[in-house]
Amino acid sequence: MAKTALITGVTGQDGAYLSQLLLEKGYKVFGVVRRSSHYGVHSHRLDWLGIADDVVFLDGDMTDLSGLCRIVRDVQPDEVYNLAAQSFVKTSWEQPFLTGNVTGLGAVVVLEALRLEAPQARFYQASSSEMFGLIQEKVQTETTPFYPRSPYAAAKLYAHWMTINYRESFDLFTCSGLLFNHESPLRGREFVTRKVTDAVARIKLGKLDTLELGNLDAKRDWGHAKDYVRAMWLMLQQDEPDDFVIATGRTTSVKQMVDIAFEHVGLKASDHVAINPDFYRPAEVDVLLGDAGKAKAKLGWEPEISLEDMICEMVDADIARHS
Ligand code: GDR
Repeated sequence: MAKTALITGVTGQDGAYLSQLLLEKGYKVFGVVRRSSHYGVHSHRLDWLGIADDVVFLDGDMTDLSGLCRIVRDVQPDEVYNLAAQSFVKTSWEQPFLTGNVTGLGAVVVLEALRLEAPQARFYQASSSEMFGLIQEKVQTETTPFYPRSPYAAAKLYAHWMTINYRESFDLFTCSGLLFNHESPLRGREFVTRKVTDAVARIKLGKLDTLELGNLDAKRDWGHAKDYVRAMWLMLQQDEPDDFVIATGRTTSVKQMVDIAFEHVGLKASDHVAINPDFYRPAEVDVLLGDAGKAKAKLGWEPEISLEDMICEMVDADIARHS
């Protein structure tokens, strides 16, 4: 019998790639969508992958327990992927309450809905490398102490511990994936990689002259979302629930990433990049570098797409969009 998956955050980058993966595996995929008066706009990422008609959309909101309970009762999912969040770190200083409500408590809404309506379902929580924040170890693993540096990271940390708490308290099959930054042509334009590739495309086409950025010295461990959703699925196929770091093991500065994007189209970053302090954060996460050794050993997971290939794919996709 086909398995059933329920995805919150189905309209985001990871929701789209995960839906694609699960549909390929024969799952029936249900996605929770926050109702909007702008009909149709929610599915543009799924449209891009050509799968919007294959996902069943259900109206729901991460702050509405009774609505989520009803969805879980009706769908009776085998697997639940909680990807919904206010996910832009910088905005979390402007909207700390909303971020705490959706990104933190929202996970508990889903966990409660499962406990009450489908305790047999397996649960995946999208935890984040941002929780390591002011890093306490040079290379971060599942045992590295956390030090969140933003309202977003603090909310994610709460959701992470609640995921573990529901496993230990109620014996639910809950997994937490500590995913480092992951990007793709479906990344939102507010995040730095896509902001860069979108601007490089427009500069190449003569539609833009200058790209304004914040802290070029920040370093991130960047992987491809397509590789990372495979890790989410693998976590829920194991005999025992557990938590895993998902990372590439390589860290790169924003500046180096910008250079890769400009070089791909034969331009020089120094001719087009300007610093705008508005894009700096009140508290920065300077450097992140993950060790996914546990995921490799237990899940057989390894990233397949390099940063260079990913940035080039993103620039090419943005050139095609703007042409
Ligand atoms: P991040 O992603 O905060 O790491 O969280 P983002 O791409 O926004 O920032 C990465 C780094 O780039 C620096 N930076 C800029 N960032 C943005 N957005 N815009 C700029 O102009 C700019 N200039 C420099 C930032 O200061 C930062 O250091 C992402 C999100 O997807 C989270 O939801 C997720 O949990 C983590 O990755 C893992």
